[in-house]
Amino acid sequence: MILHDAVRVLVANWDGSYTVPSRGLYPHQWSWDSAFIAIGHAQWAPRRARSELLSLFGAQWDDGRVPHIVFNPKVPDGAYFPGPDFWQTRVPSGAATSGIVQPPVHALAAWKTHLAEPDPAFLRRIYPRLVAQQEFLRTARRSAEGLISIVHPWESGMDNSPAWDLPLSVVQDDRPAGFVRRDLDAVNADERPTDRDYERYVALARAYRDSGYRRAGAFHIEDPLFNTAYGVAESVLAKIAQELGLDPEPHEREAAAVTAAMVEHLYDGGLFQPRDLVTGRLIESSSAAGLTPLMLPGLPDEVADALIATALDRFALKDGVLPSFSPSAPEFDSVRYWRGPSWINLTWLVWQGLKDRRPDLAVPLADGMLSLLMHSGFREYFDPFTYRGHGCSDFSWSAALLLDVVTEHGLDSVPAPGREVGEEAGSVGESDEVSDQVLA
Ligand code: 9WN
Repeated sequence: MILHDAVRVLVANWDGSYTVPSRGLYPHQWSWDSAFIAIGHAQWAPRRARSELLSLFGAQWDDGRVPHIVFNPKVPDGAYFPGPDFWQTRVPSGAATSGIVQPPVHALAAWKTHLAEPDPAFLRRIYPRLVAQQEFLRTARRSAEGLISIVHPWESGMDNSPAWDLPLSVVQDDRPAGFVRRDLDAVNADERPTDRDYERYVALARAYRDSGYRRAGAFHIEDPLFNTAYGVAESVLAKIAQELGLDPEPHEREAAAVTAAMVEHLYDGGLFQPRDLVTGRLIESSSAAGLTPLMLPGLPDEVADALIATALDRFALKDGVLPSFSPSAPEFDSVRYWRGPSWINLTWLVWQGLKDRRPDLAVPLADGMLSLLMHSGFREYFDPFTYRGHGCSDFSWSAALLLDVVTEHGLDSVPAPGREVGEEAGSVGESDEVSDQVLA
């Protein structure tokens, strides 16, 4: 049943050529959501996976950037803040978009889509767009250390991480806020960022917009997850290039270079940390983003081993449920967005990094993702101790990645629900066959 439930969520959130993350809270197309969603679609409706990615890249800017939101013109302006009126952009296709980006996990999604149902025509169409996405990051965002920077917490994908508290604390805005948050219509305030955080998000986005989407402002960070996504994208682009009869070597070289730069500049005592380019200092944090470099194929073994030791110790990895921030850190909050709850996409990324290196740890992590979803349904995030769901319901990437995990891992080894989970328990079922026919 749970597989059918996942497909039902994806069908309900499908908008004709892409999938909204959630009908209420996020009623447009989001960039890295679409990548994770495509990975799930690939397992039951590969045509949808291809459409998901091609539709997102249809809103790519001339400079190669892939915007973090593509707005649906049919959705009323005030349904999400900040909307098209705020960003004031239009791409050649006529779409209104935001002007910032998100972690470039799309090459990986395109490759997984191709592996699920080989389609050279799709690869040929998407490859130059993926290359342009990377080229934008190299041109507009590469620092002297050879790393890619982000200019807004929303670009990290882990918007409200405690890692951003320090850099955000210096963001000033003397203009009156003058906006109405729409997120609190859908989700409890104690599960979302504070008003103060929102004021700073808006001030930063406004300043970047007013620079013509060119100049970094008070928030300028080299983030481990973003750089991991960038490096993994280059490794995957090498495979795609090979498949298309093109030269993989430049991509391989770039993947190796960014991996080396990350180890040199962001690695610190068993965890990768963000670097604040305004102060030049590493931010000492306990974010699980610092574990995602496990995905990099060229990560030295001794660094990978140290990351795994940290994951076992500070993140209780062997219990199978990965918190987004270490529970032993004082900022940990088990219910507030990105400050501790477990997220399926972040866990999935770390799972990718463990599958070959440490299958003994990858298996419980897959079980952990499935247990959360079976206990609480397709929520946006989960308390890592009680498994209780938080944020919005029927959240697309939670449903999509379940389909991917089950395809590879099966459902049989998942322990029966045994924890205190509140009233929202989802269904536990036998493995079903999922195919395009489910749509009928
Ligand atoms: C801002 C859509 C997005 C995710 C982000 C998550 C959240 C948006 C928000 O939702 O961010 O982009 O309004 O809070 O942090 O990772 O892509 O699911």
